[in-house]
Amino acid sequence: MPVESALGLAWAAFVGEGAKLGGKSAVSAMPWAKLYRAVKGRLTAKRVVITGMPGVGKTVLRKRLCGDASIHFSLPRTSQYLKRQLRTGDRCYVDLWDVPGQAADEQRIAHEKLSGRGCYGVIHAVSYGYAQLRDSSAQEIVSQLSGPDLLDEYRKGQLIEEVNDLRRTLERIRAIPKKRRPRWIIITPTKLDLYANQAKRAAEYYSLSGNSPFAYELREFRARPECAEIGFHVYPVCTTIEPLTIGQVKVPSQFSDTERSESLALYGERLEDHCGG
Ligand SMILES: Nc1nc2c(ncn2[C@@H]2O[C@H](COP(=O)(O)OP(=O)(O)OP(=O)(O)O)[C@@H](O)[C@H]2O)c(=O)[nH]1
Ligand SMILES: [Mg+2]
Repeated sequence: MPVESALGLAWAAFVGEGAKLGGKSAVSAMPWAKLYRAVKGRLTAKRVVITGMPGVGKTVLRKRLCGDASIHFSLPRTSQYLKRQLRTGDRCYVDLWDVPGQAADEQRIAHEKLSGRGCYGVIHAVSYGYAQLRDSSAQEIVSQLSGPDLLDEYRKGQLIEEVNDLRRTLERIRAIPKKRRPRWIIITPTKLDLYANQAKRAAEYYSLSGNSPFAYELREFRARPECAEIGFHVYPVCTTIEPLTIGQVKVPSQFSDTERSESLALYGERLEDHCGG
């Protein structure tokens, strides 16, 4: 038996993908095709970094963009380390870097790596105040709360954090040497399903010409001559249809699963447009 056939069969036995292709040639060709795609992906992929405060949905976004359908059943905990994953798109490959949201050492180390290597683009994730609390003592305090103003107050606090996080992120992007600075920043309001009925207001809030503290930070950044060439875009996305619980208040998802996957497909198309695909 040819070596590649034995390898093909062994591969299929371990990974469990060979059987459905059927036939000797399909099984023997498969590992090489995979290897070829992986090598080509690594060589041509555009590096895109996902930034944003904790709990906005960076990790779910990264996984969904890379085709992981299983996370609906096991949503990630707060990220501790920088994670990389390759997106094999229809038109191009994207090397996605998921930077941990917590302002800890790991985040600083991730940004230092980013500064050294540079990147093609940045996806800056935000969630219109619907970030999930990650700190366990804060979670415990909030879980006791109720009242008609709770959600508004919670979101107000999260939106202030979002602006602080944007400021920190833009400062770090500015520190990247000119040649390695990103060509574009895609502001990505995630969790669109939680505020689909307020999408217009959210779009105004995040637009470069908007009348919000977030827009003000963006304009400050754009006003600096060294940053004027960086393009800004805003594309929203929904990656999962989980309700969000804040104390005694439950914010339901307004999307069906079909809408979720369509929003991801649209987002993926735009991402590939910007990666030269
Ligand atoms: N409804 C809804 N919930 C979402 C969406 N994306 C993420 N979530 C929720 O937000 C939680 C946090 O998502 P993560 O992807 O882990 O957040 P993260 O930004 O990686 O957070 P850190 O790793 O702590 O920086 C998830 O467990 C989901 O419950 C979305 O599009 N819609
Ligand atoms: Mg994460």
